[in-house]
Amino acid sequence: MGKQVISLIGVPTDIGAGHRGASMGPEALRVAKLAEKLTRRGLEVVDRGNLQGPMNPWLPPENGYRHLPEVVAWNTAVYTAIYEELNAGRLPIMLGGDHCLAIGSITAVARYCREQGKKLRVLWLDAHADFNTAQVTPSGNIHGMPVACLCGQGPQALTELGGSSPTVTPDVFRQIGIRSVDEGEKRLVREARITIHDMRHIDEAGVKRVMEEALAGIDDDTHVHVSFDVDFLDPSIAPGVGTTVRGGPNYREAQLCMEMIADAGRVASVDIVELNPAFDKRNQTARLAVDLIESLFGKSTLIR
Ligand code: 5AB
Ligand code: MN
Ligand code: MN
Ligand code: MN
Repeated sequence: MGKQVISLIGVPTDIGAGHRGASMGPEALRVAKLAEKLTRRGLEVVDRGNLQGPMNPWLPPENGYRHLPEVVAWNTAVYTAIYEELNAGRLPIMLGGDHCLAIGSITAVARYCREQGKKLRVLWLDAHADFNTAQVTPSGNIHGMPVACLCGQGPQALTELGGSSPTVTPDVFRQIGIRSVDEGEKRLVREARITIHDMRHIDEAGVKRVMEEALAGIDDDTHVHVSFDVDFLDPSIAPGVGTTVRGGPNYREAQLCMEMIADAGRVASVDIVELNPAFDKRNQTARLAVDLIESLFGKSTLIR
């Protein structure tokens, strides 16, 4: 096997979010030297530039969805690009952009896994469960709906982005860091039986045990996709997001999550989403995200 090639794919849009600014995320991650730092880790990195799509028209929701046609357009571009990278044997890192884009990336990953006969595990690092539907959403913002769409609940254009629905079964997900789930959304995640390692669980059991649970069952045939919503992190260390929720993992807890995922050895695709430079201070959240991604690819503070 040759050297692992990582491809960075910028997706500069905030089309699914409730605040403008996540469209600046890809450039902030580049300014924070994501490519350089991964290269320094001995990885080969190609930056494939940014995908293109419609402008954000900033309209109110229609039938429970904001900007649905634009969300479909962006996700179609993501789906095509990520699938192409995977097929070429590269490891795609999607630089978001808001979290609605995980519909496109994970639909591509799911198709790739099906064709390769691989098992899929999605590690969803987030403050939110992102399992809203048009019926229960408090906002109409589609960045709060990607997990539901991937599990077959949502508008057909998104649930069938890959040709058929559901794109994945709920058992592929392990959600970590969750601390804000809307009332109607709670019922839906319970009904779907999504495995949620919420902050209460992390408080009580600690990151080590929670991550052992989330990583259990991963083997050589497993494709691990990490969907890293930057609002997973405590806002005191990561202010650069549109939807902060206090009580998230601190610096060392977040590092340990990434280090343990790295140790499991099967990371094959990544989303970095919801970084919003308009809310950031001197790009600190972008730099923290890059630091954590370095750990996800094997940087360790371990001395032995
Ligand atoms: B994110 C909220 N649940 O649906 C909604 O940042 C927030 O991708 C969604 O996790 C947050 O509007 C979406 C209140
Ligand atoms: Mn999210
Ligand atoms: Mn979130
Ligand atoms: Mn958010």
